[in-house]
Amino acid sequence: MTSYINQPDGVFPSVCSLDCPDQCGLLIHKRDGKIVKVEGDPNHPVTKGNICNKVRNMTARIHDENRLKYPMKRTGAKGEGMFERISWEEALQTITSHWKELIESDGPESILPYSFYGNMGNLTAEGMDRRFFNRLGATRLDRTICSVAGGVGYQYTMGGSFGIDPEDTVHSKLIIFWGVNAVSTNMHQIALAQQARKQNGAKIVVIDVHKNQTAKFADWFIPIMPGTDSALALGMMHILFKENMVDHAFLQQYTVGYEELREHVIQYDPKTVSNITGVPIEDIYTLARMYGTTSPSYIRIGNGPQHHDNGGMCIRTISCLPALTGQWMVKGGGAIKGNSGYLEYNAYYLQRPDLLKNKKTRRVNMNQIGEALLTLDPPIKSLYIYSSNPAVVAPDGNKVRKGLLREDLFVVVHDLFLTETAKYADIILPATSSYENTDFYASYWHHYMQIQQPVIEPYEESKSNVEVFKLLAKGMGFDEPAFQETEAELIAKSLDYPRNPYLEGITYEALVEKQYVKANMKPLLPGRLKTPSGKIELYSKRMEKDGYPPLPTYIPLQDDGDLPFAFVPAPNHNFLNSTFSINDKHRALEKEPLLHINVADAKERDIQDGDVVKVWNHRGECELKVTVGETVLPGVVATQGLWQNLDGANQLVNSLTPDRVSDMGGGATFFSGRVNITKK
Ligand SMILES: Nc1nc2c(c(=O)[nH]1)N[C@H]1C(S)=C(S)[C@@H](COP(=O)(O)OP(=O)(O)OC[C@H]3O[C@@H](n4cnc5c(=O)[nH]c(N)nc54)[C@H](O)[C@@H]3O)O[C@H]1N2
Ligand SMILES: Nc1nc2c(c(=O)[nH]1)N[C@H]1C(S)=C(S)[C@@H](COP(=O)(O)OP(=O)(O)OC[C@H]3O[C@@H](n4cnc5c(=O)[nH]c(N)nc54)[C@H](O)[C@@H]3O)O[C@H]1N2
Ligand code: SF4
Ligand SMILES: [Mo]
Repeated sequence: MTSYINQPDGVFPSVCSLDCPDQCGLLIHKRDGKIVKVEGDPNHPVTKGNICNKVRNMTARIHDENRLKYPMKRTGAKGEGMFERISWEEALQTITSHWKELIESDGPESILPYSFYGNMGNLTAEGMDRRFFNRLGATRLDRTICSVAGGVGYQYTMGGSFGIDPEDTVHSKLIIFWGVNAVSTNMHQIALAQQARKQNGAKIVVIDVHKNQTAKFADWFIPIMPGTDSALALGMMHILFKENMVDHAFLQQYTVGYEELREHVIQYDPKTVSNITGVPIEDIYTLARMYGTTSPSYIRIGNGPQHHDNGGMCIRTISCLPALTGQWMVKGGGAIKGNSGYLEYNAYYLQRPDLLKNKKTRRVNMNQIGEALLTLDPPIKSLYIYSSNPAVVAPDGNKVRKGLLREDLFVVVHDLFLTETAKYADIILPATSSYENTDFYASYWHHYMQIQQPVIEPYEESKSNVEVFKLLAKGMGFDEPAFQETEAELIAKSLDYPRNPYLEGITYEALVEKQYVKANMKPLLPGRLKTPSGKIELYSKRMEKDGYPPLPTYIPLQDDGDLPFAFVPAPNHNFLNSTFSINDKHRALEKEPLLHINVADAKERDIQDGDVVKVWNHRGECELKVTVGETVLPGVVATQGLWQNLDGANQLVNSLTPDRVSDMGGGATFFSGRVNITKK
């Protein structure tokens, strides 16, 4: 196994571990055994040496004095945040003896893991942990908080997480950023769009509910009412068919159901669509004609439109558009929702679902963790949280925090910092940063697999997820060889997966030698897609069977109470979800969370720029400073960032968000809530 730990000085290749599509190649500068600088690796073919503000300022976080240094146990009341140091031995002994008792008294399903992708490394995020909890027989967690609704919707149309090669988008002449704040969340797609703009005079269109940084970068910003994007896409289809801007040959050869679709979209005339979406009739015509006559055209489909009650159907609908104009056959044409299908590895091997004996083991949807903790019968008695910060990031946060306060719930948190969630722990374990681990990474946007070799020693007594789960397995008496394998073995065998032809040539050895290796790419079409028909399914029998309308359809958001504003709490520029919201440097860069409100709404309520308002609904409240302008439509308020409640602030936006699940995949509905505001 290669490691750079023993070289105290030098510059070493690495990869960004954060949950971000760009997955940048990095160069880590080390002096006297410490990281002194993090910069982009100029050799990386997609990220080309440029990295974001967040990670350029990462050094401060790695060696932050406030990092968790050793295991701790709770000394004060739950949630108070009072802890004292204990040894790893005591921590592991406390956890495993508690769990052994619980298994005896209540069965293994009384234990629930809760995790997400705080570190995207596959071993860290979905490796030894899965093996461990499968072997234990714990309640299963459905990891649905991010992109599942859109993933399922896209799959109905396209057969899986397969889009185009982002490197090809330099050829595009029209780029639509649809509900994606790419300046903050996918900066290298912006760089490619900028190149296309210079090279081909590409037009850049942004469709969003908030005139954010990406909207300002656009040639044309189209503001839209939240949760109505499928209507806009259907209105575009109406015009494309009516004005004969569709590619008949492509539709005939590569799609199913275009004739049904043509009839179906007659009802979505521009006037009807304008009433639903708030987009003026002329703009719907302009957009459809621009899309119908520009080639190559590319749609970057974001996470915004799918974090809604109707998110699955919405992404399903948008993903039908490139087929109408035959764009999948054009270099630089098509769409990307996600691209993880290309780098699919042997997850069965890595996660070992066969270790789970009881195939009927219950499941909990992570979006409803609060509800599960408060109402599940038989109850969850122990929660093991790692690589996630549910007290801040999960919807209906007051329910989540109330659940975490339960006296009879034994909570373990494994993290790098004393997060809002860690305050509720009975036992806290310190985690390594990715620079201290061995792991492999698959981007969900570009087509490169990358490797992480340890650059520095583990910080103080911190341990990686892989190591902790091996220790827990030992403590529980699990003696299967599955808990003995080294990281190098895990990587090598996970990549041995002939079922995925795109993975050909990506091996552990190749990664060690080259740092990153591209998938063995070939165009999506011509070829057979992984849909039942092998074609793009504009009409989907599978959807019909699953109880959905088989054709793309606009379905309004659920009733969320009679309050005047749609509330859109999206990510911000300098945090990564709640990561960095605890670090002084990043907080200073971001300054403070703001609530964007339209001038007309502000005037009506006598609210001025800079006023602090209470934002509230039946689920909870928070306090935010207002910025008045034209960045949102009347009836919409938007804010950015998942802030923690430091210094007595009341800024947890998820106190207000619904824990309803979306139409497909049990996804999150963060942006489908309604609120009112009151001047303080
Ligand atoms: N800087 C930074 N980068 C990040 C993250 C971060 O927190 N900060 N998070 C990472 C993660 S985990 C993810 S999943 C991605 C998410 O990144 P994106 O794919 O960009 O998704 P979001 O930022 O959730 O939302 C994108 C946009 O959708 C808009 N929106 C909300 N509702 C609607 C709607 O109904 N219609 C339309 N058209 N727009 C709507 C919001 O205003 C927002 O601007 O970013 C990743 N990258
Ligand atoms: N209102 C609102 N809420 C949202 C969203 C939104 O747009 N709006 N976005 C949602 C989305 S898309 C997502 S993906 C989720 C993300 O939510 P989370 O997955 O909770 O992401 P983070 O807030 O980044 O928290 C990750 C935590 O993992 C820790 N960590 C990092 N590396 C490791 C490691 O190797 N081991 C361990 N044990 N811990 C580690 C970090 O320190 C951090 O505390 O948030 C969701 N919540
Ligand atoms: S957060 Fe995203 S843009 Fe920033 S360095 Fe990591 S992968 Fe690159
Ligand atoms: Mo996400």
